[in-house]
Amino acid sequence: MMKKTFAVLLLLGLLVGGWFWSVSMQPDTTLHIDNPRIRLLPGERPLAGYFTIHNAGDHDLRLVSASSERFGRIMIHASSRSNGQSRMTEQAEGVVIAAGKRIDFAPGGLHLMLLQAQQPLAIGDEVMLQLNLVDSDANARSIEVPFTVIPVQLP
Ligand SMILES: [Cu+2]
Repeated sequence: MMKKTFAVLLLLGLLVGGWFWSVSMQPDTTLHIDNPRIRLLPGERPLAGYFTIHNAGDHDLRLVSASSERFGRIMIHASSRSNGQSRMTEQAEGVVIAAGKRIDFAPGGLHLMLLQAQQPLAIGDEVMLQLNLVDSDANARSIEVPFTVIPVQLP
């Protein structure tokens, strides 16, 4: 009887311990970046970075900036059209990704404007960009994201 109780307790201990271990070892899964890409424009034209950001957590997040060793300056821009004219405005306040929401940075809309490339990029290159966010409690967090350089013909 004692033996059986001990065996059950041991099993429970292993299960609970294993659960704690796996939870503490989990990477942060509340923030997803899908399809990070940089469209390569011909010549010296500034480049734009696109991706989908998904906040699967229960706190709002704000993307406040991006940085990279490969670019002297990165701005968060929104493109819009009025009277047949396309224009870009800097999103100085950043972009809020509400809890549970998904936001597309895509051609014709939000994008990262990549300025002062430190060296030429080629199709297929992978470029690390750091996305800097704050949550609704003003906690800062940054993630490193590999962006793939794609031809301008792709969306
Ligand atoms: Cu722009």
